Amino acid sequence: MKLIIAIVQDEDASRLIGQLMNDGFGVTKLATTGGFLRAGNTTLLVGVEDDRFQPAMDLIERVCKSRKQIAPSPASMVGMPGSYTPYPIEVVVGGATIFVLTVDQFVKL
Ligand code: 2BA
Repeated sequence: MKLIIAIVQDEDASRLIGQLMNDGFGVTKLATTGGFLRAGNTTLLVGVEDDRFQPAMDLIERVCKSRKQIAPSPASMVGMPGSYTPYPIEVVVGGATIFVLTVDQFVKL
C-alpha cells in the first residue's frame, strides 16, 4: 500500500476530491500554506492499494493545472537595512507536488 501526499492548488482541490471519491479512493484534506508564497494551498492524503496507485496518480495529473502567480519579493528580504525596492516575481505553481510513501501498516480501529 502507498500513501500519496499531494499538495495542490485550492482551485483544483474540490474537483480533485470529488473525482477521487467518485472513483472509490479515500481522501483526507488538510488546509495548508506554502512556505514561499505564504498563500493557502491544499494537501491531500490518499491511501491506495498498490494496484490502484497509478490510476490515482493519473487522475491527479489530469485535474491539477499549473498556473502562473505573481509573488511579492521574499518576505525575509523586505525591510532589511539597505535593502532594495521590493519587486514582484512570476512563479509557476503546480500542477501538484507529490510525495509517495510506502505504508507499513494500515489500521482502522
Ligand atoms: P510555495 O512554497 O508557496 O511555492 C509556490 C511556488 O513558488 C512553487 O510552486 C515554485 O514555483 C515557487 N517557489 C517555491 N520556492 C521557491 C524559491 N525558493 N525560489 C523561487 N521560486 C520558488 P511548486 O513548486 O509547484 O510548489 C507548490 C507548493 O508545493 C509550495 O508552495 C509548497 O507548499 C509545496 N512544496 C513544493 N515543494 C516542496 C517540498 N520540497 N517540500 C514540501 N512542500 C513543497
